[in-house]
Amino acid sequence: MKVKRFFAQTMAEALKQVSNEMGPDAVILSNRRVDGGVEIVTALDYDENMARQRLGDKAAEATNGSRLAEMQADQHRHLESELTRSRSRIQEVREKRASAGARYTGVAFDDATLEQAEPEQPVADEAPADGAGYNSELASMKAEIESLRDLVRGNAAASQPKKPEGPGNAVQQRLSERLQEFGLGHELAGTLAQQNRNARLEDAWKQSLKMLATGVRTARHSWLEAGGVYALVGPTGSGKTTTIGKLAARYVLEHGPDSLALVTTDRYRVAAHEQLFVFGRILNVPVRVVDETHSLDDILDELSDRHLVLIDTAGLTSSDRGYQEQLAELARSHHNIRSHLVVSATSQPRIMKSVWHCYKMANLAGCVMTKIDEALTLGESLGFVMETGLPVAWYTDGQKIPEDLHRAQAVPLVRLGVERLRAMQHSQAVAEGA
Ligand SMILES: Nc1nc2c(ncn2[C@@H]2O[C@H](COP(=O)(O)OP(=O)(O)OP(=O)(O)O)[C@@H](O)[C@H]2O)c(=O)[nH]1
Ligand SMILES: [Mg+2]
Repeated sequence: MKVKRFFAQTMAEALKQVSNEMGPDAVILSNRRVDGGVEIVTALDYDENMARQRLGDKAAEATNGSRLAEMQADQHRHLESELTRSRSRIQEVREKRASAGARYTGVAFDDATLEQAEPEQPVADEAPADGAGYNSELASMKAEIESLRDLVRGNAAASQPKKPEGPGNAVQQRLSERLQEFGLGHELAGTLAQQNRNARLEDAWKQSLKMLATGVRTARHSWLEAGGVYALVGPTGSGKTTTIGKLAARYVLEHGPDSLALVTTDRYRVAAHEQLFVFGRILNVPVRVVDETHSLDDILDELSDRHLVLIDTAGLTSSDRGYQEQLAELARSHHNIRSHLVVSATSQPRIMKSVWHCYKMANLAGCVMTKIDEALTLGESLGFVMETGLPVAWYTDGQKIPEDLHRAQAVPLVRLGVERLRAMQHSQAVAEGA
């Protein structure tokens, strides 16, 4: 499916452009009056199923075909304007560097805008003042977290929350409820509450958050800085291609396009590469497609001089043709491909878990959390990464390229989760008062 936008002063002129460039089979997704003329968004080989896939969760809002087409057109406009903005920012940075006499060195990463790896720290306002005490507390918490992970991973019976006993009962009960409101599953909330039952509720709550922050692993290095080959896998609509666009744009802003390449293994869906090719064209970065005549390893051999290679994949489920093939080629590659699972923070915990089982065979090195902006609470995602032990490399919180992409750090993520909980409680209180 090829989507293209046309602009002309009159509708007749716009339609003429469409017919000249797209031919008689083009479908009009939307037409509207804009400043100075008329804009038409068209598609060739328009496919409703693919449009739904591209829209992800939002497709549910499209109650009929024409609304779906409009939403597809909106998405295309949005993508184009984001890319135009990125392009002008890249240009600006280039010009600034040129006028400052700076030379691009390929792997020098001294730009202050690049987020630096930050060691995991406790939630700031709860950190004990004395450093040595804190270190030993952290070590003991880490040990506890390890045992918690074992519990929630493997031994379901052992991880069943115990019935509250003794004087800490009420605190344990209320803490478990609050942790569940935060978004954690019943079992993990119960286990954490049990570990912290002998304190005042507020202290036990803070202690639980610290344990959570310690239990959430994050990537130590920025991919952009460390370089290497990274593949994004995950269900359809989870945000793989958009995240690759954000990473690529961020990389080009910092280092230029010469040492970056994009690859896609998606040869299963009609016109599947369109979005990635748009990124490639705008950023001036090569895009390679794995197919019958070009294996993944052949392509990676050819790209071995690139500092960073980002691999996009098709969002397939185990019942889809190509699912096994795609994951197997990642897993058996002789290149060191670090595959990361892309999980939407809006997914139900059970779905996250089943997705993880589905994609484990790609030898997952970590995960990327997307759509944090759309999630009501973050405990579901934090519980998921704690239970699976997958380090979180990045999280995304919107569609802006590349701004809505962030290096994941445990403490800020937990803090964000607390803010979401407060916001949710506040709106509940308002609704109840109304
Ligand atoms: N709100 C929000 N939307 C996002 C975010 N990341 C991606 N999206 C949107 O989610 C939808 C699907 O994103 P894609 O990147 O196409 O998803 P994908 O995983 O490549 O999907 P497939 O190619 O079908 O497997 C698009 O509308 C994106 O703009 C995010 O962090 N926040
Ligand atoms: Mg995609």
